[in-house]
Amino acid sequence: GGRTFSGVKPTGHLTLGNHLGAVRGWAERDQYRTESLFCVVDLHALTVEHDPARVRRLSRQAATVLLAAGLDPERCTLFVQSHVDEHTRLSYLLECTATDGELRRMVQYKEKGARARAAGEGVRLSLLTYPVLMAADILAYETDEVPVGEDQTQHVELTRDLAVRFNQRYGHTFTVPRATRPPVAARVRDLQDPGSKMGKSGAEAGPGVVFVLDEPDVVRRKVMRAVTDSGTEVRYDRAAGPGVANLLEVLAACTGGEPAALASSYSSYGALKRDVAEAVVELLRPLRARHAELAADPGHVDQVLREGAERARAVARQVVDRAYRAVGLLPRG
Ligand code: AQP
Repeated sequence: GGRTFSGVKPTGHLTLGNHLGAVRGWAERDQYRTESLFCVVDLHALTVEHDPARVRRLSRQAATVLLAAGLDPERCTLFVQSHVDEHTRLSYLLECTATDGELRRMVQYKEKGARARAAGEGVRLSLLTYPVLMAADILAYETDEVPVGEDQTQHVELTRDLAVRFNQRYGHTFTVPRATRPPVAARVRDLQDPGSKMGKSGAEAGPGVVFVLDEPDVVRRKVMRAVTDSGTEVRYDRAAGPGVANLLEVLAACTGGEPAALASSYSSYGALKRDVAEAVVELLRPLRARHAELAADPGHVDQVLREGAERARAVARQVVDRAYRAVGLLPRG
């Protein structure tokens, strides 16, 4: 029972972080356990400087990668956010529920806002309100579970707060969702800068970021050049050795092991890196192959997205209409 909703932003190519932190779980676990919806959240890609042609290309690519990762349109609903108007309709009601103070406290807003200011760009108002639209994405489907990486926990908490507040004011309308995350690799670090997360967009998407569609040799090179720590002993200690800990977590996620136990079987960083590189290459091999097949037939992907949007709309319309009535708006005749 229950319903699952989650999404990816088409702000860059999907990374190993997206895959291990979220997408793999959707494909291997969630779509088999619950009724689930997965969304290419394209409106969220417009919250920072963007190139229209690139967003369009990345949106179709993200959908293709999700199918390649194993999302099965017979088992789940895959669609594009902007194809279902209910998300923005509901977002407005939630803007009337949230306060500006709670949005200004969001860590991602502070970080990305600072980045935009440093680049001499204005901070788009939508960057501030983005977590409200994300709450609408989730609440429109009476979602129980939101499988996400660690960086999204704060936004899901806000979603819960808004759902509870709305229900208290206007009567029970929304299911209160909860975030779930993978047991390991919920926050994959940049291989060159293990202090920050591996991110697909922005200046940090450099040699420390593994993209799921990278060629095997590119993956190997990036992993072999990963920053480790000044010591020589392989230990699992996130605080003292974040670079090595990150590699151990990636290896554990790929092989099903446990980071601390894996550490004890290595006596050099070189051997660890070689095994991490091969494990990642093997993990991504079927995805890359399937992506190549799917990319040759964009008509098929478009068809999946069209059907997905229809199914999603049918669910969201009922929930959002109910919310419109609950706040006191006159029903359409
Ligand atoms: N490094 C990561 N480790 C684990 N999980 C991660 N996720 C993202 N990065 C990591 C999870 O992947 C899902 C989709 O992410 P997203 O598209 O919402 O956002 P993003 O990849 O973080 O991309 P941004 O925000 O556009 O750019 P950056 O981060 O580069 O500034 C989510 O469940 C996320 O938690």
